[in-house]
Amino acid sequence: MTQAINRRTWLAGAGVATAVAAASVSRVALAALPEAVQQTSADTAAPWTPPGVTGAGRPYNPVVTLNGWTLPWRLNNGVKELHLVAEPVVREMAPGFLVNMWGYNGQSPGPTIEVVEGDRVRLFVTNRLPEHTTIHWHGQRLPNGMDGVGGLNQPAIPAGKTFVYEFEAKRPGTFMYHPHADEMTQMAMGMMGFWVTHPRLDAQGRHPQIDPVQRDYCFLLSAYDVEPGSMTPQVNTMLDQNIWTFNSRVFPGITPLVARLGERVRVRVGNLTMTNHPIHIHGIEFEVTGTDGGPVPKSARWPEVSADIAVGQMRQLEFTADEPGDWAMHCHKSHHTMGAMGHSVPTMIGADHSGLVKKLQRAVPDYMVMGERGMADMGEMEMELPHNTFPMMTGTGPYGPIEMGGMFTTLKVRADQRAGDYSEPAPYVHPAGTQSRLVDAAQTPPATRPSAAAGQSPIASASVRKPEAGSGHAH
Ligand SMILES: [Cu+2]
Repeated sequence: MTQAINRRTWLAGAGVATAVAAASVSRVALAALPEAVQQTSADTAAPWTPPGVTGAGRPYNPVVTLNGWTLPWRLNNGVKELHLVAEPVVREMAPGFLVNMWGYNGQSPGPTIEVVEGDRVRLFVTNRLPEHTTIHWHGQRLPNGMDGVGGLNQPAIPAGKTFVYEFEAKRPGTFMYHPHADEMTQMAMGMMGFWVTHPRLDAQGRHPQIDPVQRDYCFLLSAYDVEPGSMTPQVNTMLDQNIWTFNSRVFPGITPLVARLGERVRVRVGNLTMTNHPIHIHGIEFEVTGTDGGPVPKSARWPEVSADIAVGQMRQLEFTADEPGDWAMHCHKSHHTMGAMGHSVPTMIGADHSGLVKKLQRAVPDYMVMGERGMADMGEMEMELPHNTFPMMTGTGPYGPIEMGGMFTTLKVRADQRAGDYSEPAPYVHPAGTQSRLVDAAQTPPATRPSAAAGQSPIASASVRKPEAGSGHAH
């Protein structure tokens, strides 16, 4: 019954002749579905410029989804129609590191949906998962029956079936989509995607709260628990995820953001992990110009260099790229820029392993000492890894290992980057006298405290002094 109603509703909406005989409805309906465009690459797609549509807010400056893409729509009697297919996919999270995930149209996260304020949008959702699903359109103003909470607003979409959602994109801004059915499993498996509604502009091409930008980037924060050597996320893990990603990619697999010197840049970030992420951009100050609740009034904005993005939140960060260079951009929780091997490793700083390694290697030939001097050695170590994972600290810059492996990428600002060119420039060349450098050895003062390298802990001789009777303060 429900499906019959849905079919009639969208057939009428799609402008298909209502005189179609009932017997042929199902065949026409299938033929009428928009193509479910697929993407199998984890590369960042070029911005998608829609075909010749003009009017308020059109054409718009399309977004660039880091290691993602925008789903093309088709226009059907003024309605933008899209087709999402929920299905198992294989995501390359880093070169050579493949993960079995659930996503949409060949990738996880699914494709970005880009429309303009006031557009009528019709979304077909085909479920090719082994269990039911729904899609919730996070942050949108829409009829209650289109909100996608399984059981509450609609029956879940059974495996093998197609449902249709339809609503007007009422508010401009930054949104996302994700299932509201078996969420714990489906989001831990990577089911999520980005949604951008561009503003409708006035006759002068302006919007009171939303300024034009030359570069508009977006990505979702997501986290997974994939044991080194395995290929499928553990879906019941609540907080101990070991893969921290921008759009299900880890550094150095994340595309850098590039800008021409002086351009205005917008970075849209949404968080679908189980913890908050303070996203920190080096070299510039930004303002939070919007959330999933809408534009922040200009009088209420303040400068920041980190923005904490809580679970289920979205933030729009905007800045002028007015300092040339290769600037780090990352989550400020240091464990979130580390790969899967960084956890559960005992702290060895200051421990003396001398004499121990040879003995251990008789029993375990591959045994190696880790962490005696800190963990930085991990960045250059050619350690043998289990099949199908990635190093704990990785990525190499012009000056050596970068020692990062998760939520980290770079913002590359260049005077000679052409407008609209997203290709990665060569490493930044520092003008003479503008780079930190080695100081003459003769100027390094001698050590005045015991060195950890000598196998002595600076606190080895500490003694405990117990408070004497009567020395405490009365309360
Ligand atoms: Cu983080």
